Amino acid sequence: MSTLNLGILAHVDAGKTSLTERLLFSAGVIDEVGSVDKGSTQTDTLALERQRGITIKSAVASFRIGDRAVNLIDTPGHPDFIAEVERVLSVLDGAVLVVSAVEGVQAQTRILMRTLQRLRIPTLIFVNKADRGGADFDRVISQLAAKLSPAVIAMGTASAQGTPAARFIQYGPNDAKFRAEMAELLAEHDDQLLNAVVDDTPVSYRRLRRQLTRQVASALVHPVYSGSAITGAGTAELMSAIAELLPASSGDPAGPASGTVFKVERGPAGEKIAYVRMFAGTIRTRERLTVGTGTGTAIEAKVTGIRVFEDGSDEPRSSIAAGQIGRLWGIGQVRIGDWLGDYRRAPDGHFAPPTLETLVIPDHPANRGRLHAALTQLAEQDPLINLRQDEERQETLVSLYGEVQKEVIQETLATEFGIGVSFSETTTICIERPVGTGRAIERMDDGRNPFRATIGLRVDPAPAGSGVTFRLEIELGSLTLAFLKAIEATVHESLRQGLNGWQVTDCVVTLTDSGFVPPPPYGWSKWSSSAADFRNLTPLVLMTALQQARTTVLEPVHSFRLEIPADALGSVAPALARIGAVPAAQSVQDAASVLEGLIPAARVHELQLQLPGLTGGEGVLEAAFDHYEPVAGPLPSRPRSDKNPLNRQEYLLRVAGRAGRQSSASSAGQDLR
Ligand SMILES: Nc1nc2c(ncn2[C@@H]2O[C@H](COP(=O)(O)OP(=O)(O)OP(=O)(O)O)[C@@H](O)[C@H]2O)c(=O)[nH]1
Ligand SMILES: [Mg+2]
Repeated sequence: MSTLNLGILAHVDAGKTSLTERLLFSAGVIDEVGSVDKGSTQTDTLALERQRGITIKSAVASFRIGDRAVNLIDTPGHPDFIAEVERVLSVLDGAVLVVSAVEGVQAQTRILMRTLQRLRIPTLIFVNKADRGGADFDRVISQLAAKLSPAVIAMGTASAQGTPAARFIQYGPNDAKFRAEMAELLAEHDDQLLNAVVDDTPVSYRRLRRQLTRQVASALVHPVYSGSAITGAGTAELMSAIAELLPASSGDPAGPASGTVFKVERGPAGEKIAYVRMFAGTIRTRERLTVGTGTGTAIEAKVTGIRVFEDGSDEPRSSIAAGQIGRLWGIGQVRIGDWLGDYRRAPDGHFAPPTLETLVIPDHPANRGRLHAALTQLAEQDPLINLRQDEERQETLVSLYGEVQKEVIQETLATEFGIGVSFSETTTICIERPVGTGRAIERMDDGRNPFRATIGLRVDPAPAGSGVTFRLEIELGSLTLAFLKAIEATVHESLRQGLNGWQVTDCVVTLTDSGFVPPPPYGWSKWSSSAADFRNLTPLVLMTALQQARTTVLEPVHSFRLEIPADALGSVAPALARIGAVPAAQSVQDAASVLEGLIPAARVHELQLQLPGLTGGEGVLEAAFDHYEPVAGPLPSRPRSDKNPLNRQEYLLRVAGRAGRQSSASSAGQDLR
């Protein structure tokens, strides 16, 4: 039996969860179609999801079409929960992108489609809500072609749109126009077909369908279906397309085991459950297994239980094999994004990182410790909730995508952990990039350096988006691996707070000098170097080099699309100017004015709040991260939560003072270059 791991993706509210429900019903997995509005669906199972009628977490449901097992992953569409979509993308064999027949292509639709195309994930498009007033399949098809991809093809036509009787009428071998359109589209990637089209030679329908399947599998073309998740129209056609056009997973169950963790949840007893997609090989219960983290370190774990998704539910099994999705018990330290078995580097982020941050304040100061533990647990389940602990002030900050995520965190803390919290005002997360090159060195024998370590570092700027790279310019083998690892890990750790307190990125840090006190030939001496010497000295050297390099602070800028009634333009334009938004394009669509441009991320929420008043409740704002730009005006700084290596004296007093060492200048030291 072949397996297809299928993602359902869309802009918020397009009908993903309703469509999932309808597909499960068509496949005979459920006897009754649940409703998002009544909170009775298979995939929106969290209390919060049912209460709010939106999806917050990705969820897996399974069914069978003929001899094909389909694992369907329903994802959230709200941009605040994009982190959930992020991890799911790496486990998909195919996707259905849902677009509303009324609203058409929306901001998140574009972002998702761009990503699906970049990752070459075979994608079908379903134009949903054909039964709702204002549905217009032809208009949406033109929008798809203009805004998403020219390689879309309507697989049928809609009738009785905008009424409960709306239907999807599939084209067949006798529709000459459909055949001609399909031949022309497919000919772009098939020379033989191109010759036939040019020469006007007839091509059999079977051959066209074969070629269609091939090109869908290579993500070159995207067939478009339409219907309604509520009435069920068009869903039978979509089911057949899922079976016929999307490729099953490949991977050898007999090869070395390799899988990835895309979701982590807690069981009733608080135990961790890892959702795993297997790419190759087989994992068995009670087997010892290597678990690789995103940073390349590995731990050993023993799997104590396996449940595999199959035909409607997840069933207890003794093994899970290539292609399958299952839930694994026993891996205590597992995090989202980890690899099981054969280590494979996790793909880089597909979406922009969160650009907002807020302080989480417990209602009772006594709850501080519990709050931190609860947030740490939430962060395990959501890889993009970054926690930052301000040790000095004993405060916890979380990074965010938006205000809705903040409300969800608040409600989750209250209902699941019984902790009431409030938030400080949301602030923007800036970044720092080095401007030039900076060098610094601390030698262990110069009397100023209290640690038994010599470290020289150089910081060079690197292209935007390249992140932090650590390199060596010392002789290989001149420093023990443990010391090297200590330096590298501390470099990454220290760069989380640059000269103005923001994450430093887009730079290369090179280790240019090193030295240590070796242990005596037999045994150990308290005078020899330890990894702690390197961990403690690295921040000092790095920050001195960074001060010489200097940094610029950059703030996140979002692109926005604003749809307003044409007569609201006069009041909206000055408001945009006040907020610092720069409209770059203006157009008119169906009596509405559409403004597109750039806006500082910090001001998006403000605009959102003002919009109803400015447009009589008619304005629709869509905004998504676009790029970073140097901050104009006074530089925003962020309070430090480290031991402040920018102030040498203070740092040494805290770190070395506590270590109880004044000077370890030792004649036994070996300085190596
Ligand atoms: N009339 C009509 N309403 C629909 C259809 N599909 C979904 N809806 C309604 O649209 C709303 C959103 O549906 P969901 O299925 O929750 O949409 P979603 O894409 O899963 O939303 P998120 O997961 O929150 O992004 C609900 O009120 C549904 O009842 C449809 O085909 N026709
Ligand atoms: Mg949903």
